[in-house]
Formats: sequence, structure tokens, C-alpha cells
Amino acid sequence: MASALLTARFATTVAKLAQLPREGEIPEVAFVGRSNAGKSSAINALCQRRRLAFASKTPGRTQALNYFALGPADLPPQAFVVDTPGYGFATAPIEVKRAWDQLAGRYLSQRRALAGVVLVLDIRRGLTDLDRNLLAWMRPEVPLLVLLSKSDKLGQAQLAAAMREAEAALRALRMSNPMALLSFSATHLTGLDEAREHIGEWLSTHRGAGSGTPGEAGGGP
Ligand SMILES: Nc1nc2c(ncn2[C@@H]2O[C@H](COP(=O)(O)OP(=O)(O)O)[C@@H](O)[C@H]2O)c(=O)[nH]1
Ligand SMILES: [Mg+2]
Repeated sequence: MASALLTARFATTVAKLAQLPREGEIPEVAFVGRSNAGKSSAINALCQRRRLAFASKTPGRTQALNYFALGPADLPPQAFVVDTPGYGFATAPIEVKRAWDQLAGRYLSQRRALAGVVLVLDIRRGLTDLDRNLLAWMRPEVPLLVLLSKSDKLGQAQLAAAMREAEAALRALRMSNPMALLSFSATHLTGLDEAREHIGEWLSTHRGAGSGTPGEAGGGP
């Protein structure tokens, strides 16, 4: 399924949980991270598309879940990639945080179709308290791939140190989720194949809402 990323196309924008596509057999991979961490750029690079996910220069503009469909265009989607709103703008009022929790937080904690989560971190910043808050929404069975993005901004020694630091910070959280960590650059196209492999593996092995026990479909409250 790794190559399915190359078929990505815009599907829909979801501004409220009630507008989510009905849960069924279609697995989803969500990209999460602080505003400006490089989520949209990572999606574009992984899908080999220039402007699929809008790589915004204006942090915090996209307060919605953006769905991209994968698979042959003439068939129902095989999977979805979901770009989530960034969090952690310095000036965000409490209402913005509440809005994020209501949509993205609840999406992360409730969505049965979620086959995996890609957390995008700016490698120069590492794991922040805002990222820790976000990770607290995740269910323990959902696998996590952490992309230390913008790795092109650091030299070899700094990069190795940043990787070690992020690894220790993640380990300290004692999450039971399956987890992988990669250094990544959307501009220099590093880490793409490994990231695609993880995502492809999630999508092809996910047992979603529709494939569980009858009556289980639909997920959270
Ligand atoms: N040098 C470098 N810049 C990047 C990389 N990824 C994203 N950026 C830049 O970082 C800014 C934010 O990227 P964007 O993808 O919009 O972040 P988002 O808010 O998380 O979706 C933009 O100016 C991008 O061009 C990267 O791998 N390397
Ligand atoms: Mg974005």
C-alpha cells in the first residue's frame, strides 16, 4: 500500500466531528503536529504532489481536518490521509485550543478507522509540551511514526544529538503504542521511503471499525 500515497487527491474538509465520513472499512492515517512543524509539506512530499496539502506560510489558518483519498481515482477510496489543524500558535486564545480539542483531539481519541498517526516535529524544537498534550489523546493500540522534520537545517552532529534527545523524550512518556522515529526533510526528500513503508504497512494491516465484531462499528460516543 506504500505506493497508494502516490494516488492521493483531495477528498473533503471536515470542520465538525458530525461531518466525518461514515466509519467503515477504509483506514485513515492522520498527520498531526504544531503549526509550522511541516505537516502539509510532509504530506506533499510523501504523495509527490506540490500543493496537495496546502503548505501554509500563515500558521494556524487551517482549522479543519482535510481528507485526501488514496487508490485508483475511478474506485472508492482504499484509504485516507488526514491533515489535522496545527496547534500551539503563540497567540492562540483559549477558544482556539478548545476548538482544536473538540475536533482534532476527539478525532484522535475516538476514530476507529485510524490506522496510524504521523507526528511531525520540527527537529530544531524537538518534542514540546504541546506535542505531549496531543499524544495524550491517542489510544494505546494506534501506531505512531514521529518525523523529525526539517533535518536539512542541521549538521550531522546536531542531527544525531536531536534524534537522541527526541528518542529519550518520547521514551519518557512510557506510551505503549508501537512507535518509530525518523529524521525527515520534505525539501531534501529524506526519510520518504521509510515513512511510506510504515504508512503502507499500517494501511494494509489495519482492522477497522467495519472488520471487527458486528455491532462494534461507529466507535466512540
Ligand atoms: N527547510 C525545510 N523547510 C521546511 C520543511 N518542511 C516544511 N518546511 C517549511 O516550514 C514551513 C511550514 O511548513 P508547513 O508544511 O506549512 O507546516 P504545517 O503548518 O505543519 O502544515 C513552510 O515555510 C515550509 O516551507 C523541510 O523539511 N525543510
Ligand atoms: Mg499545514
